[in-house]
Amino acid sequence: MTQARTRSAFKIEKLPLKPICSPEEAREKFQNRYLDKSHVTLRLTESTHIVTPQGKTKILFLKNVLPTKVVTMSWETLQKFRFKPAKNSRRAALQGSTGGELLLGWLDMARRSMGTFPGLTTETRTQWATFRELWLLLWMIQYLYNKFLPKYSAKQQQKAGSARETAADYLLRTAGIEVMGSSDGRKLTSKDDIAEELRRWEKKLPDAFAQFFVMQLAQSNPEYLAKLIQQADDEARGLKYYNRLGLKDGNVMMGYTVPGTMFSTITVNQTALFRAHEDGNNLTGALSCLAAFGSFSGGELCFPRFGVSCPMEPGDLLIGDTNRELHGNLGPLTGSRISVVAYMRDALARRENDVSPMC
Ligand SMILES: O=C(O)CCC(=O)C(=O)O
Ligand SMILES: [Fe+2]
Repeated sequence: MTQARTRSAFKIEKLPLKPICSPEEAREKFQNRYLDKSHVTLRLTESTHIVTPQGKTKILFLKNVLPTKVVTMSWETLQKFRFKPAKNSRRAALQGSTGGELLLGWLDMARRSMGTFPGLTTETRTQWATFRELWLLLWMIQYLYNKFLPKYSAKQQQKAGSARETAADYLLRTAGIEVMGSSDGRKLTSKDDIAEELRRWEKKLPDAFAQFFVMQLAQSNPEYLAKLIQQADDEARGLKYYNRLGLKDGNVMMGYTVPGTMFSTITVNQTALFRAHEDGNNLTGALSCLAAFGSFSGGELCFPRFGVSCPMEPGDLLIGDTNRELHGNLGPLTGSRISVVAYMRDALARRENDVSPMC
């Protein structure tokens, strides 16, 4: 008798694991140390959902879930980035490492007077066109996060949404507008009047705000302008873009997240080896998403408190509590590996309407 072959359904093993020690003990033992095979009791080679005995998600390792096309395109994009040397990193776990790093998107930047304000990293502005190409991957990651962890993603999305800045606040914060004409012909010079006028403008003509932002980007980033021109040319020749640059890019400035995602910040690591660390800047209780690309061996991501290691391959996605759980890479790492970590920064979500003008 012949048996009909069916495509096996995507299965995820749910595995409750008891950590080997408390987070405090783990810090004492592992923090800022290189991890090795002796810290691994379970090497994940299939999709696995590691939860605590109380049922809290710690690591969701998804094997081969990113479409091949997205993997290929992401790898092409990632190789275009210009990285900063990892050895001089501000992150202690990376200092002295080979390779490079890059921080894209929003950060809570130190204010000259006191506190912080949300700002885009310099690399985001100077490498905007390449960052923009990466959004496809980020949308895919967001989609998978929603699909596999709907409860976590709904909560995280709600928090990320609370951080949204209005277009008027954005313009006030960044454009340095000192004088402006009102719709009824008056000359406005006070900050309050300008703010009010901008808010009116925002309500009436929201697209104009997004357009203004695109123009700003184009001015400060010739690479982006070149892409816009090329796209317009291509479209005039009948080529269709499904992932267009342009007007909607402005939205990234207003939400502290990449539009369509709940990720404010993206860390890109180029063939770097991390000592054990907690990321620490993520939304409390939220998870980060991590994917690795390229052609490499070694560098698997190890969570010593659970004795688990994830040999990430291109196409895999890890959604995990890297914020509160120590993790680091197992050396040696050979070849070329670029990892992308997407998350929402805690400080950005909390500030809601705390956007002061002209900072
Ligand atoms: O690249 C990796 O595997 C780890 C990256 C990481 O832990 C980080 O960027 O914080
Ligand atoms: Fe990390």
